[in-house]
Amino acid sequence: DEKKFSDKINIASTSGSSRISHSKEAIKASFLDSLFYGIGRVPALATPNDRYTALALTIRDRIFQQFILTTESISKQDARAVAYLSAEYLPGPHLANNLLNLEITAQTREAMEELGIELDDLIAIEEEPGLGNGGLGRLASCYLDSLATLGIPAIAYGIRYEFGIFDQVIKDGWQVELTDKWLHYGNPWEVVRPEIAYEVKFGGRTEHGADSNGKFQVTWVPGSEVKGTAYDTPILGYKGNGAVLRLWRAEAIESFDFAAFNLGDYYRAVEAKMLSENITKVLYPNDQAQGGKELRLKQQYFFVTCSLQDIIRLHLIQGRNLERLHEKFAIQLNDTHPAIAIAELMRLLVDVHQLDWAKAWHITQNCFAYTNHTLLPEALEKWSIPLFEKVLPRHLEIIYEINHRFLEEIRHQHSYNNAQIAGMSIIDESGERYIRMAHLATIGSHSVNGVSAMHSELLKKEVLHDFAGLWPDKFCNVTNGITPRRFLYLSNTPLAELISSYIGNGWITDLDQLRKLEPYADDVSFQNSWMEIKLNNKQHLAALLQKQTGIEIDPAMLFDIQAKRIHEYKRQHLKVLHILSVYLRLKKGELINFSPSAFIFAGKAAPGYIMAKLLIKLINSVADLVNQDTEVNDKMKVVFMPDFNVKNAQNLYPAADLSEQISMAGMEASGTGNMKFSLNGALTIGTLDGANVEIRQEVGEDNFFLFGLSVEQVQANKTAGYQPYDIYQQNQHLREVLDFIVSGALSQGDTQLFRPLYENLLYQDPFMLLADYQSYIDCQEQVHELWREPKEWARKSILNVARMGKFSSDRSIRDYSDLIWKVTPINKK
Ligand code: OAK
Repeated sequence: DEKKFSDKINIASTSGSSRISHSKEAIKASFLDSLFYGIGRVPALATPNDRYTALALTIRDRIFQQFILTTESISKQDARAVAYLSAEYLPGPHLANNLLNLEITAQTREAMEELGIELDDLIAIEEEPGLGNGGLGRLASCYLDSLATLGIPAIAYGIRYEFGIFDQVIKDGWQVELTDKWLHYGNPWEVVRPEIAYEVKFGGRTEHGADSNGKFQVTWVPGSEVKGTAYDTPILGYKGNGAVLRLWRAEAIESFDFAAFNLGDYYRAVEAKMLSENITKVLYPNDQAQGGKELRLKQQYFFVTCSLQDIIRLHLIQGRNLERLHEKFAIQLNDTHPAIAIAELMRLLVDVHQLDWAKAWHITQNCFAYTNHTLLPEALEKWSIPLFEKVLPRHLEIIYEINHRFLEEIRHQHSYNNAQIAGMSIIDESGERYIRMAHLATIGSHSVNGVSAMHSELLKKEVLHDFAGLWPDKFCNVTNGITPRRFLYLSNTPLAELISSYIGNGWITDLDQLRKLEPYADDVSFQNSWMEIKLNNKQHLAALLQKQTGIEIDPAMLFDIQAKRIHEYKRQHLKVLHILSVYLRLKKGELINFSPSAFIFAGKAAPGYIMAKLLIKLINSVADLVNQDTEVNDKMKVVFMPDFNVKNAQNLYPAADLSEQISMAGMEASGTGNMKFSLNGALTIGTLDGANVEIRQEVGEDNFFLFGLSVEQVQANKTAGYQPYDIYQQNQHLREVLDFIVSGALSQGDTQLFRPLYENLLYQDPFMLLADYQSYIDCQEQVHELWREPKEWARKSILNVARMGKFSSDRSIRDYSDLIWKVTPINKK
C-alpha cells in the first residue's frame, strides 16, 4: 500500500497543484482552506489569531514545497552536512521573513486586502520564539538563515523551551520579569515528529565487565530516563533552499508509571511525567554567567544526546559505515553549552556501537569544531565533579580517560612540566574539583575559533594560551555576521528599496555589492532620499515608544541608541554619565550648540544580576528627571524601551542616528548589534573592542567615532594599579556628575539607592568607565559637531552602509564552510 501511495503522490504533482502556486488567487484560496479545514473556522467567526494561524499555515505549505526539493537534492548528491549544536536560538517572528524569502509579500498583502484583512495586523500578532538570551542565540539564527540561503545542507539542533526568555516590563523604573508565553496560542510553524524520538538516561551507575562473548564492556545502568521528541521548524533561505531547526522536547517515557498507578499511587505516577517534562520547561535567563545548576546540565546533555543519536540515525539510514561519520557530518559547538557532545559521541561509538577507542576518538575529533563566544571568566563553564558524577557517571569516566590520554601525550611527547599540565588539564584541581568545558571542547575538536579578529587573538593569548602553543593550526578566526535579509531588507524595506533602485538588488545575497553606493555618497538628491527615509523610520519609532512608555520624542532629534543586554562590561552607565553631564551643563546654560538628542536604551538584565537591575532603575530615574524638566526637555529626552527582543530590535536599528558600542576594550567578543546599526546607516561611537575594530577598518577611520583606551592600555593600566578615585578627584566635571547620582535628586531624596553603583565606580571600577570618561565626552562633542552638518552626516551614513559587505552572515558561513567544515552548497556542485 505504501508503495502505491508514494508512486501516486510525487512532488511534481504537488507543486503542480493550483492551491500551492504563489499567485494571489491561490494564496487566497489556501488561506480560506486553512481557516476552514485547518482550524475549523468560517471567516465570519475567525478571531485575529485564527486569521494569523491560517495565513501561517498557508505560507508553511509553500515552504514545505521548497523543502522537499532541497531534501531531495541533498540525498541525491550524498552531500556533507553541517549539524549546528546550540542551546539557544532567536529566530524572530517568522511570518514576514518567510513572505520575503518566498518573494510573495505583495500578492499576499493583496490577497488579504481582498478579504478585508490588513497583512501588517497579522504580522504584528506573532509572538517570537525567545529561545535565547542575546548575541549567541541571535547569531545562531543568522547563521541558519545564511546556511539555508547558500544551500548548504544543514540541521540546527536545540531545545524547545516551553518558556523562553522572560518578557520585561518596567514598573516604577525597575525591571519586572513576566513568564514568556510564546506557545500560548499554538505554533503553526513547527511540526512535531513523534516517530523521531530518543531515550535519554540520567544518573545511576556503571558496570564494567565482560559481555556474553567475553568482550570488555561498560554498561550504564541509569537512575532515570526520559524521551526527547523532535519538533521541526523549516527555515527558508532567500529565494529557495531550506534548512531545518530541530528542537527537542522532553517527555516521560510512559505517560503513566504503571507500577505506581497499579498500587493506587496516582499522584506519584503523574509526578514522574511532570519531572521528565521539567527538563525543557524553561530557558536559563543568564547571559554569560552560569550557576552550576543540575537542571542546566541535564538540559545540555538531553539535547546533545538526542541530536547525536539523530545524526547517527541519519548516517546509518543512508547505508553508510559509522566509521565514516566525520566525512558526512561537520558538527559545530556553539560555545561550550553543547560540549558534553564530545564525551557523548565517544560513549555512543565505544559503548553502544562497539568501536575501539582510537577509532572513535579519530571520528570525534574530526566531527567537532568549537566556537568560543566570550572571555568573561564567569561565563567559562565548569561543572563540579560530584554534581557531574551524579547526573552523568559514565561521561565522567570517559572524560577522565580523554584527559588521561591527553596529559600523557603532552607530558611525554611535548615534555610539558607539572604546572603547564595542571593548567591544561580538563580537571581543575586548584581547589574544589571541576570539569572545564572549554578544555574538553578544545581537546575534542579539530578547530577552535573566536568571533572577531581581536577576540580570536585574545583567546590564543589568554584563555587558551597553552593550547594555542600546542596546536597553532587548530585555532582560527571567523568574524561574526548578520543576515541582510532580516536586518536590512525586512526591517528597513524603504531603505532597501532605495538602495536597489540605484544599484540593483544583487546586494541581498552579495552584500559586497553595497560598495556600488559609494559614488552616490555625495549626491544631494540621494542624500535627501536617504535622510528622508531615516526621518520616517524615526517617526515610526517615536510613535511606538510613545505607545509603550508614554514618552514623546521629537523625530528631528539625534537618535542616540544603546540596545543590548544590560551588563557592566557593556557600560550602559558610561552612557548615563554622558547624559547627566549634558543635563548638568544645559542647566548651567552651557552647551549652547548642543543638538537636541533622544537617548534611547533597550535591554534585559539577568533576573539575579543586582547591579544590572540597578542600572535599569538608574536609567529610568534619569529619564523621569530629564523628561519632566521643562528647562531642558526640548533639548533632550531619555527613553528606556521595554522588552528588547528581535521584534522590537527591528524597529530600533532603522531609526538610529548614533550607535553606542562602548564596552571596555577586550571585553566584547564581537558584538553583532554594532553591525545591525551600521548596516542601517547609523554612525558608531565606540571603543576598539570586538568587531568594532573591523567595522572601523571597513568604513574608514573618518566615518567612525573612536574613543577610549585600547586593550593594551587597559592592561597596562591594570598592571600599574588602576586608581579610579584619583580620576574622580582630578576631573571636577566628572565629580559633579558622579556626586549627582547619590545626591538624592534622582531618587526623591534617597541618597542610598544608587550608592552601590557609585562606590563601585569610585573604588573599583573594573570596567574603567572613569578612565574613558573624558575621552567619551570629548568624542560626543565631535558627534554633535558633525550633526550640525547634515550633508556631511548623510555622506558618512551612506559610506557606512556601502562598506558593510564584510559583515554579512553569508560571508561568515562561507568562512566556516571553507576553513572549518569543508562543505559546499548543494546546487553549485
Ligand atoms: C552567552 C553565554 C555564554 C557565552 C557567551 C554568550 C554570548 O552571548 N556571547 C556573545 O556572543 C555574540 C555572538 O558571538 C558576540 O557578538 C558577543 O560579543 C558575545 O558577548
